Amino acid sequence: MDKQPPGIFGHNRAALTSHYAVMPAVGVLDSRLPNFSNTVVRVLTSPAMGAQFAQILLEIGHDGGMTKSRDDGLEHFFYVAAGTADLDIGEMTHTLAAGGYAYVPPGLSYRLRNRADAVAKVIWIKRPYEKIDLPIPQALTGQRKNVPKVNKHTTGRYWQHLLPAGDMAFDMEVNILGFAPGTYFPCVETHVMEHGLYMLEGQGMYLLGNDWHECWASDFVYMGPFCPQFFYATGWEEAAYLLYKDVNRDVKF
Ligand code: UGY
Ligand code: MN
Repeated sequence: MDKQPPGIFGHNRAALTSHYAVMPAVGVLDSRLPNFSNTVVRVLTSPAMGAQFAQILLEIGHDGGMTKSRDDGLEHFFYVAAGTADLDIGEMTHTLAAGGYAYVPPGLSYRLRNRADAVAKVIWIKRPYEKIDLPIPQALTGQRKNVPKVNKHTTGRYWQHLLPAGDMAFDMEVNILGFAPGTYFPCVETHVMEHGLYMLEGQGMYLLGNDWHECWASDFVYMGPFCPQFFYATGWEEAAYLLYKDVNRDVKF
């Protein structure tokens, strides 16, 4: 039997408050879900945490994934963080290599599988779509390296909008934000939108409310509405994270 490593409590970085959560992947125990095979399912956030969406990390082994197609009336976003995954959307199959992503609108069936040998790590975001007086968006797929990097506010940082920015038919944005070491936001943000953040690369200090948290690749952070937030990239490599944000809809009463 292996012995436990020393200092588990002293090294703990997991934190949960009513406004945010910081969750290193190692402590997010896996869930078993019906109609999945050879897949580790780690639920990062859900309405049980107070979020209006769910974000799940899937670690799909060879020939694993969803054993049949699903049609649950939700909208979905998939991002392949490592490996390769095949995603059926309706009648079409899309092979998504690392950096590949897809949006599945409500009303279309989907099925995610891994036919390759290496484990596929896929971020899965889902939520009920909030319909307005515009047609529901079409399904789309893309690849991180083909998405233009736009510079906002200050040098050394970039944004990649994986979904069409400013298109009111979408009620979510999923963006990649990149930071050269030593760069940071021009202000502490406090906004009504909530976030699910997955660290793709690098490291940095995250201000959440009044607390600083050191975060690095493969950490998950949930930010609730109005949670003060600020990122300061540290280390020697570029830091980048995948960021979900609810947008384009009026406040609810
Ligand atoms: O778009 C955003 O709200 C983004 N700047 N927030 C964040 O990275 N915490
Ligand atoms: Mn923000």
